[in-house]
Amino acid sequence: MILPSDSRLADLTARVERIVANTPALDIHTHLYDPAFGSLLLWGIDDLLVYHYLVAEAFRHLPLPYEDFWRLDKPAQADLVWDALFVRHSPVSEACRGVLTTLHLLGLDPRRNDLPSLRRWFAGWKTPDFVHRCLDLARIRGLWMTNSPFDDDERPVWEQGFTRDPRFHAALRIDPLLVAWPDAAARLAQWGYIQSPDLNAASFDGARRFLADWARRISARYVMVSLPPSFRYPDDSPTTRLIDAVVLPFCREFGLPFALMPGVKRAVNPALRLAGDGVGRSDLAALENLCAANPANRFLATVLSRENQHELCVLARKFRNLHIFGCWWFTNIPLVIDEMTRLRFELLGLSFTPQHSDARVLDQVLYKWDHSRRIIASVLAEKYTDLARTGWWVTEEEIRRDVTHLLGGAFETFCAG
Ligand code: RAT
Ligand code: ZN
Repeated sequence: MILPSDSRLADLTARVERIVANTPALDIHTHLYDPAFGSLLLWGIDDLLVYHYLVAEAFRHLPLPYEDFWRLDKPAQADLVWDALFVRHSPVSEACRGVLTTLHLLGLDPRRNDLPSLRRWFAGWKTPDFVHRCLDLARIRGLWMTNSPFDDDERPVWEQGFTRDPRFHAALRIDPLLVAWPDAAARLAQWGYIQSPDLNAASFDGARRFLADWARRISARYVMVSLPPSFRYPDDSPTTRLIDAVVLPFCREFGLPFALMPGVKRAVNPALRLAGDGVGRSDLAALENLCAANPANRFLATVLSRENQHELCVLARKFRNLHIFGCWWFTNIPLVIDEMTRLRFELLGLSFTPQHSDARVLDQVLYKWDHSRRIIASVLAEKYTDLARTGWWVTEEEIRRDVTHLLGGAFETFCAG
């Protein structure tokens, strides 16, 4: 057998890296907002530094009580995070490195610019221009927001109406409905959808009307929930009853996928606020049962625990109504992204979506996509190299096809049903 030359293989790798770096991507789950939401769309150095991933890390070093930190204004909190994580220690964690990649891609050198001068640089931008700059630099052709009708800051903006930015798609987020029914029921009653919190036909009907009104109002592309590791399906809990009687029939009627994100333990340390959530291993039998019992529904899933990733891939092999995506939150670190991306290529081929950013601050799309694209490219190049060793050389056109599929195409096809 004639072995392929090293230089031909190096060319293949370079080609894959170039294509993955430059192919426009869809970012299918973020916490960003259409610019019409004004100050709800976060961006700039202070928001980058008070990102909850960094706050959790800063508290490993900060001596002050939690409440003293929260009493400070945003720039003062950012000063503390910067001092703890960048000045007193080298910023090697993924979230810290992310700030540096972001600044670097924006053309800024934090070694030569202190925080006040970085603040002045960001202050020179207008939001629409900065949105354009970030999405352009990150090569994002569209992104999905997280839109909760239960959010008191967000809801009035939708109710008032605004001209949509076509790059920002809506995802209907419904956590309270499924994990805190008594509270959600009180809101639904207040808004005139239900009469009582009893789980009966009238309440189910009202809850479906609530979803339908909001899906229409925001032009939702999918429905999403995050769930604790204790999530089971089916069982006799309100969650199962509401999934069966409200969410799944609604999704079928509107042709929308239902996205599940199991594995988050909310408020493990409430004093850390948004930074206080943890992770637990999920029982993916729940997802298996959902996919098996509801073949007319489509499910999107990403799972928080590293230990669940292999079985999630196996599940996706069994159910074509399941599309798995992203390396979510605590799994969004190079070690685990590399491992998950390999697992998925090796068990699923190309039928998954390797990444979403989960960005809460617009500028973060720069680092999240830069870091992820590098790993996706290196794993994919390795897989193509393995094929080349058998004599199967992928063409430039085939690489482009595959990468377009991975960076949003497969998701679009799955959502189209
Ligand atoms: O990654 C995050 O920022 C988390 O706080 C969560 O918001 C998570 O992504 C979620 O959507 O629940
Ligand atoms: Zn999220």
